[in-house]
Amino acid sequence: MDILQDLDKRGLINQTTDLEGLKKKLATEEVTLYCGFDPTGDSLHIGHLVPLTMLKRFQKAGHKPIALVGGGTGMIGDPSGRSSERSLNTTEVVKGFSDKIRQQIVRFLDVDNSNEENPVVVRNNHDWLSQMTVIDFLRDAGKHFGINYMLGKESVSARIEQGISYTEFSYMILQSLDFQKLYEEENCTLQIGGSDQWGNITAGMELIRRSREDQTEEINVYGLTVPLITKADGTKFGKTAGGAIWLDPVKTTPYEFYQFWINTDDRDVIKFLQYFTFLSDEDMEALEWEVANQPGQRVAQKRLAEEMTRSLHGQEALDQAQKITTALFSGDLSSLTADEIKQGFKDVPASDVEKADIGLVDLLVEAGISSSKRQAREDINNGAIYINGERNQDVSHVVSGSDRIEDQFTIIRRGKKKYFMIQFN
Ligand code: 485
Repeated sequence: MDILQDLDKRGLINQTTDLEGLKKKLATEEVTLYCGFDPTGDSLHIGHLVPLTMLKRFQKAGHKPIALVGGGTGMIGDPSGRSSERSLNTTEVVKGFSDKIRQQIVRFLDVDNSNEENPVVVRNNHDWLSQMTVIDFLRDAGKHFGINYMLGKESVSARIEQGISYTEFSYMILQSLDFQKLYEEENCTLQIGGSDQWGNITAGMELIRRSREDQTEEINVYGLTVPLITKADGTKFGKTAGGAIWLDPVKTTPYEFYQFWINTDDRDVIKFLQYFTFLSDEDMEALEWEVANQPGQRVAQKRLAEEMTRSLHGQEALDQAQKITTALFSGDLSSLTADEIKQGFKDVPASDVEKADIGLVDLLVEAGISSSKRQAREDINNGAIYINGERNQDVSHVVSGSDRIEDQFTIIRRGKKKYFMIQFN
């Protein structure tokens, strides 16, 4: 099956310019393609995984992907899909973000360890955009952009009422310069991105054509966008009560990442497996059967969570996430390390307590778990208090070293599932 057919079957194609032409080109040559990522924060998020995975899909199909870090465009700010002007970050901040995002891309796409014939190449548009003078910019690029053409772009027209600075208005020209640069230097003929990037991608194609109008060569450049990920319940993909799901394991721990996928709705899970994984048709059919016939087992969700956590964070992190999941489910925390406790209880209320033996009653009050000493005694007597997963009904119990996991944490549970983390300093 050719790559476009595969992408189409997976629901990964939103729009393409000249589908037939692209199909033919991909079938007959090794195509260099690119996707850009702007350093607007210190981490990519789960939404970036579809385009990143797309680069892998093209690589597996024998094509040459370029991941572009927008060190230059990140200084300006893409208005696409945004209803208001961005605030500018300083040069140092953008540089810091670029480094982090570059690292994430390199890790996910296995750039350094790739022994493929067509390794993924990473470029940074700061390298050329920062070298361009304003006179060159206006003469060589600006001349090819009619104001009406630019005003017609959704990213601009959607902002006319609200207002848009000349800075963000000009963004599409910078992204176009990238496509032109990569076309000229690397024979890159395809740009991919999310559906919000359609205007910028087609602008780049336009620049390449117009700047070469007097040349006789045939110019075949293409654009392809992936759809916006939607969920059956209508809420935004990639957001949880705790915020966005990040690719950085410090911002979103592998356990949280694993849990995010585990919680996928039955109505979405097959679609997400198609979007994000490389499972075979047989595996997919088996999982579809599971969702249809025994959804309660959540076999498809588990497989999705496994595949995603392994591919982003590695096998060890996946093992840990599963170990934490099992421990939290059974309530028995004794097997967890301090690091696993930290991951598993990242979002529970935590209090810092001086490292010294302390009566359980006093600890419950000090940590705000019980409202008073009287309440604390009642909770203990009622059997509502658990220390590291074990019920404790001794009102005279003294919490000491043996109750501290790796001498750092004690997890108190009150009732069925209200957890509290005590950190001893
Ligand atoms: O030459 C380019 C320079 C920068 C960019 C692309 C080509 C980045 C692009 N303008 C952008 O803002 N992309 C978003 C980002 O960086 O977070 C998102 C898109 C999304 C998808 C993803 O990047 O909103 O649709 O393309 C990879």
